[in-house]
Amino acid sequence: MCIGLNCALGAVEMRPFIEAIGKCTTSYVICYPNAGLPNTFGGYDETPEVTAKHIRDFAVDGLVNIVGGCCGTTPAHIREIAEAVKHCKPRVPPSSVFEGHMQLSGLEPFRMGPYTNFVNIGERCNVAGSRRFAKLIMAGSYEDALTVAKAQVEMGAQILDINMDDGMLDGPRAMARFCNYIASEPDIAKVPLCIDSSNFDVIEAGLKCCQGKCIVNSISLKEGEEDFLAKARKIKQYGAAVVVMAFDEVGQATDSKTKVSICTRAYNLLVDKLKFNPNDIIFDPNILTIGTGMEEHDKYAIHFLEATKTIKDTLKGAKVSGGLSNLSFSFRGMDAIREAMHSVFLYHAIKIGMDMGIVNAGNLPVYDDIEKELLQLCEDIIWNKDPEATEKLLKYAQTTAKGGKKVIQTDEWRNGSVEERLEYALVKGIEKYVVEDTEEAKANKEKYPRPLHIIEGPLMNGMKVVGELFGAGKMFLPQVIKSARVMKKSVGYLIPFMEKEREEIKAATGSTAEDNPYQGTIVIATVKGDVHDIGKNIVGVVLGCNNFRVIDLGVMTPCDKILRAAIENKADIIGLSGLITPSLDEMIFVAKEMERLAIKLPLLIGGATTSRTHTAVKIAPRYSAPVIHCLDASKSVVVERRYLSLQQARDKGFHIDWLTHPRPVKPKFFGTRVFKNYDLEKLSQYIDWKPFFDVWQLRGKYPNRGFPKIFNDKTVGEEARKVYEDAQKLLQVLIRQRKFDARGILGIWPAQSVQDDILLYSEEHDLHSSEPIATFYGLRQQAEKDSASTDPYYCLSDFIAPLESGVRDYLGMFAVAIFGVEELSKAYENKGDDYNSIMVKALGDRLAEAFAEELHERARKDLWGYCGDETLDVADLRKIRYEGIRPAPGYPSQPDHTEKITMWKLGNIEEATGIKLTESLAMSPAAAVSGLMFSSPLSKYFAVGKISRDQVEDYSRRKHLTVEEVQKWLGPILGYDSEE
Ligand code: THG
Repeated sequence: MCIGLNCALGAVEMRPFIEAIGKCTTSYVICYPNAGLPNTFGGYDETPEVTAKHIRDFAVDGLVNIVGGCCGTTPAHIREIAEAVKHCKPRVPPSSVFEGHMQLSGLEPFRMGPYTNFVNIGERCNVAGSRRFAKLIMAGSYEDALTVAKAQVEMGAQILDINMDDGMLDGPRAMARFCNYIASEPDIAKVPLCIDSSNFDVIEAGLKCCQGKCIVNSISLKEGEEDFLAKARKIKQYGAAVVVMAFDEVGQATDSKTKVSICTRAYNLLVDKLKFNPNDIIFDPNILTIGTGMEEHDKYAIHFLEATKTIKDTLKGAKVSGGLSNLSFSFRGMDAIREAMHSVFLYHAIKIGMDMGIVNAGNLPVYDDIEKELLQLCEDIIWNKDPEATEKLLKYAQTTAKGGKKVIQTDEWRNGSVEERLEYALVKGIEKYVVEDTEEAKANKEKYPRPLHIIEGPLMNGMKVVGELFGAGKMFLPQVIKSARVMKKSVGYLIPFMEKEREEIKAATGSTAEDNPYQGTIVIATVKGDVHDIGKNIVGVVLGCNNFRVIDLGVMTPCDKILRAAIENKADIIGLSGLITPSLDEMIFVAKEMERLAIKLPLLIGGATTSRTHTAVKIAPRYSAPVIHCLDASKSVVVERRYLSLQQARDKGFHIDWLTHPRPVKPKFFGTRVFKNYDLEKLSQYIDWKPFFDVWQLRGKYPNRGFPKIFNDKTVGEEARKVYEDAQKLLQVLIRQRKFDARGILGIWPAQSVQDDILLYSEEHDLHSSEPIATFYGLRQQAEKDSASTDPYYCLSDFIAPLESGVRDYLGMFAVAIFGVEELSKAYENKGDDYNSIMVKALGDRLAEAFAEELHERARKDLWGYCGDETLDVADLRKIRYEGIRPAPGYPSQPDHTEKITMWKLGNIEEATGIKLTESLAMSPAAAVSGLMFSSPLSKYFAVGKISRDQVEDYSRRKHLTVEEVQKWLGPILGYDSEE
């Protein structure tokens, strides 16, 4: 099939259609837009460049096969379009992507991939299968009958079986009417329908009234091949999938051999004669009733299971389904027995390969929960191990207190600790006591000082068990949904307390009513095509508890809805969740859209099938703002740390007690010292070779003293030795021939801190009246640390004595560079000697670093002399065993490169040494290192990390820059969206 798209639209208006159609299995998509929408005079204004750019976007995104132009386009437009798409590959219909998968749909797609667990088809919209439903339909109360459908979807039904086969009903009319009612209710219509009737007229009536791709239930060879093929042909025309019952001209197949042979015959007819897509065929090898008291029925379960295995093994692509509740008809009225039988049967059938089943969604106990005696009886009756099993089951029903009417349960678990009880309730989906248990946990203030701790502790532990059981096939979706309900109930109880807590914090920190009380706004959603939201709900709760405004868009959320919500709500973050595999593609799509629309918000990716690798390889490259994979729902707060206010961070800064702290050592000189033609031989002894091997991608251990272990490395050892020997040789030549010139500068000044800044003074300043000659501005850590830690919120100024302390302090500064590297490297390059060209650069870098190391040591021991008696070897230096630090602007302790401008002015560095700053504040020559020197033994390297807007505003005020200028340089560490 081929779809052409013009519809009197410009390319911009066409985008959503192109996207929708591009994702269909349509063979060709032709796109020839107008040159924009007509203007008020009916003319077209869009330039060839603009039209071509839009079309190019379509082509790059793989949405179109043939492109062109319509109204308002000119030969110039066509030329531009042709040029723009010259290198683009035509669209590949997505069918290939989902080949081998069953694809159904209601309002939303439903794809069964290799990772799809057992699919629940809700059985209750069946006039023969539910007294309640039958009553409502007979009475014509279709509206009320919808509640039966809705309840099933809520309980986890992923497809709905609809059956109107009753002598008193006009089948086709009833079917059409109910399907139309369903179409009016999106919460129901989102799932595919299974049109169930033994009358093909009823099926056709249903097919005409349901949207998306449904299942026809069922056809068979009962009336012969001709009839079978005629019906199948029609079904194919309607584009539906089909259930084929194991029936033939002789009758219903009861033994496994006949079941398999009928299904095989049907398969071959469908696939060979009609080219029916094997992925659209579902076999139902008849789940027949056991425990009837008739011996010939005893093996019915076994026959179904055996047939299922063979069908799955031999009929490629076909799925297996069955009506589960038939199995236990002989135990009518004994629901606990029936439900236990169903669970045990499914447990085995799913393992064997049963893909889907018509079930009473939400009424399947967890296999492991079934009382031991009952479990054994169910196993016995299903596997026909005990001829007395039926009798024993009936007796069991009579002797158990509740007559087998309700799920047998003891309340013994109520004796456990509160944590055990909460976990048990979650795993078993018992809502009854959860509020009182949560209340009890909350009362234990010592153990759970904050309500959030209960969620992060016992509740999350319970959900973890649920996840494990689900993964192991011992729990089914409906049960998981029950667990989620228990979780919600508990959390619902805790939320008011957490809100109160937030109010209290707000009051305590003195924020006013106008302040936005939230740390930020996050829009979260389960992506289109996916209904799983437990993980997302947990994330929502946890973020909410951490003072985020959470806008949860629910499940099956289309991309445009997510992005619109994010923009409308001025969100700070977007979080996408998904559990099934196709969600991964949808997430890529959302990321691409965010890029196209130039949205700059961080994107969180989470959910069971997502992974770090997929996020990094498939999602992150499509979107230029940060994309973060969240490992575990409960961990999301770690990613989404809140920020302290700048004032709070300052209060929690690193406060040195300057009166007991050893007095800063007065340097031997003030001002600057310049070094030229520095001793390269000496510097070569300070080289750290590890980064050198990194340049050559040789990874291994290379201690600076002793035996170089990298040389013994099995894979890289020999290569490492070679390159090291070459380096040594070249280094000697460079030194001997004076090819490089090492130049540097060291400056030291009196310095005092004022809050986050460090003021520098000329020699012998008067602490109270002098004007500073320069100011180094500092950035302070602001991202909240673990509440349990007492780690301070560092800023470099913390390591310098405050002006008001009266303690005199000092700050050093240095810049070193190796001159001549570029030229020599270029010379080698011109000779075509890339190896030595790279080698020269690598050595230049190493020598510059060595220079910094050596000069720092000289400063400590001699020139400044604050560590006169230091005796450290090179290995110690590498491990930063020395006192004091030498952080460089543009690095984690002070990420602002513009601080280098202050350094250069202060030390007159360019004139003194020739080391320049480029436009982007890199140093030239490139083999250069610069930084500040702090002498305090308490000083340490740290990373400022993300900062929030209040600090950026304060910082720009101090630096006399505009916020925009500062944001430009600090982009990567901004903990908020600067575009907003
Ligand atoms: N294969 C296929 N389709 C089917 C079946 C099948 N469709 C119908 C049926 N079998 C599956 N559906 C049901 C629905 C309900 C019940 C059994 C099978 C059931 N109902 C309760 C009862 O009869 O005891 C009614 C309880 C009530 O009224 O609330 O058990 O095998 N392809």
